[in-house]
Amino acid sequence: MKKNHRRRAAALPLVLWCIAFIAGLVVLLAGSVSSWMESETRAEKKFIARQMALSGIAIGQNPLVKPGDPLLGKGSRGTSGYEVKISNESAKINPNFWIQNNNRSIFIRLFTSWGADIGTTDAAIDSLIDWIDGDDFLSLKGAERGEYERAGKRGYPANRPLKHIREMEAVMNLSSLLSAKDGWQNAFTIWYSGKISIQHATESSLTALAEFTPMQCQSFLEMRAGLDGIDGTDDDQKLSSLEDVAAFLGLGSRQRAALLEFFDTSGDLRCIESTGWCGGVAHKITVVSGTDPHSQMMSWEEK
Ligand SMILES: [Ca+2]
Ligand SMILES: [Ca+2]
Repeated sequence: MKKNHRRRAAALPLVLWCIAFIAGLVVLLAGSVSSWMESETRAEKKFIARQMALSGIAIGQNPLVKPGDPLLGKGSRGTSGYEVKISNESAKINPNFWIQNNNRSIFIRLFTSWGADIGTTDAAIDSLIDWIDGDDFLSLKGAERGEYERAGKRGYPANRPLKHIREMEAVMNLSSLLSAKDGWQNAFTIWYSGKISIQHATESSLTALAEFTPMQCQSFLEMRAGLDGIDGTDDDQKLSSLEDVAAFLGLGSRQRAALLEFFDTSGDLRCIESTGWCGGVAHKITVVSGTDPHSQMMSWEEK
């Protein structure tokens, strides 16, 4: 009897230890299962948000759907849905095009309108020229292989046209100028090549590049948007002559010369930015493609 009692007494701590161990295991498992379920739910939400964004892209690519169309938005951020923004790449500056056409002045006007001084602007442009040109000849304030190597960056510059706008952040003397300007990416494109389309030009480029006064800008944008007040719709005023625009606004000779230097009446390349949501999770798809139904898609980015 005594022996059995001792055995039971010895077994008790073991049982208690087992209970504690199992309880710990349950808590641990519960934690893992809950975080696994959470990540599953997030993955599912991300999947649905992407499907939403894809629906938005399909609608935005339809040439019959114009800015302001109610089809460009569905649902809400809180639950699920999408929102599509349509803009035009031909309203932007293609650095490859302007550098290869030896035009510095467009960059001087843009960067000084951002508040950069002329020394910083010159160094940024010279370095962009050196990045794009195929040779190793150093521009006055630029940067070729030696300058990058001394800064500990081997294998630069690219010595070819930019393949992506974000590549500009790697250009010596240009990167700091760009990082001081929020949304600098919106000013540039590599998909559209040519002078800026006056049909799609933004207020900021008309002011910075052609020195439109605020009043001239307002008159021009109101005239161009037509009766509905929305750019990119069927009632827009079609602009077939820069001289007519200059005459309509009564531009001075300096403004007129800038208008002719930097702008053109042609150019049309749609940029569709679609954001899909599901339960607080967002997915964004940006597509650049021609407005012709048979035109090729030029760029597809997701994040
Ligand atoms: Ca070079
Ligand atoms: Ca319109």
